[in-house]
Amino acid sequence: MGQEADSLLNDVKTARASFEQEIAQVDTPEQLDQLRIKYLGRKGAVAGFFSRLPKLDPAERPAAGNAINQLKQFVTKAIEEKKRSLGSTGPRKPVFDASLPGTPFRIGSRHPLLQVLDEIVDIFASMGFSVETGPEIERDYYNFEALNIPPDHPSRDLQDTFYLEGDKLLRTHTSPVQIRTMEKQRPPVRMIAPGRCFRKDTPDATHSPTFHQVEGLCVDKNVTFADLKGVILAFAQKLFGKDVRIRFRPSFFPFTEPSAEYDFSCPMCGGKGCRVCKYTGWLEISGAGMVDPAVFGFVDYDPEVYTGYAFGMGVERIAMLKHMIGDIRLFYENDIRFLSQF
Ligand code: 2U9
Repeated sequence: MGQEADSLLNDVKTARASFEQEIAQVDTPEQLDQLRIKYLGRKGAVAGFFSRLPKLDPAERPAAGNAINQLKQFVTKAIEEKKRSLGSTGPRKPVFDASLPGTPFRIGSRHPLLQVLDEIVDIFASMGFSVETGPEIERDYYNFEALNIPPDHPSRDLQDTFYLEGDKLLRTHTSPVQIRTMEKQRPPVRMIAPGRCFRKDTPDATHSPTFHQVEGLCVDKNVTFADLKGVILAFAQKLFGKDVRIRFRPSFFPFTEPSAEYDFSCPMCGGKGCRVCKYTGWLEISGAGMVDPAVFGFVDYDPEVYTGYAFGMGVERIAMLKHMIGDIRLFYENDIRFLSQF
């Protein structure tokens, strides 16, 4: 064998012996990586041996090349095994520090509208009102006729109501639930009907085609308008604080007589007048009244024996007042920047 070949084979043998001593001293991934570069790197020992092959006699190159490849495989295998024994597949993992704060988990929260709906329901439930529900796809009879709403009433117009096939429609208020409950239950009745309602309104800052209502009904012997005022006052003060006052203004609804609209004194300024209450000192909330005897006629309640009051309220309206929200559309856009504030 020529001198070049002899010298190369000796160097390969010496390199293997040196590597075995050096890897035995390694005890960190950094040292192991340095050794890998020294032997297997672009300018490492193995690359140097391969660069000497062209100087050898062609007949001696296969044996020399084989010896270099065996060294390369030995070094590669030994480094992988060492890496596993160091328990690291890369830079040393930090020791677990139990004193660090836990990883915060973003949890969801109940939608602000439903939080307010829950609060309203809890207030009336605490005053002995039952909670009744009914279908959102309603019949014309329950949504209009049985509520003494005449056929030519504007609320029946196509531009206000979503009509479906037959006599079906999307309910425009939760009043049908009161009718359905009175069909099934003799007096006394004390109930609220929370739920979604639908109207053909063009969305803007204060209108949405879908909105939520809570309507209430109390029917018994000797129920008076004073009872209505007492319940609305209790509700107002539980919702907005003890200092809130209420007032009623004459109004008209086909299903109540007398009818009224009720206002709460502005909880922001205490009634002195501010931007929220448009400097009136009052916030318009909704409507109410004594159940019209004609309505009792549809459910076979004797108006000579029973009287009752009813009220309505829009949940979005209450939520916007409670949280000073300026645009009703924020409730429906699922913007996490809005929802995560509640
Ligand atoms: C029956 C008898 C009477 C429910 C009432 C109102 C007044 C009222 C508004 C609430 C928000 C409409 O969507 S809204 O703007 N409602 O002002 N509702 S009295 O009267 C009834 C209900 C059922 C059997």
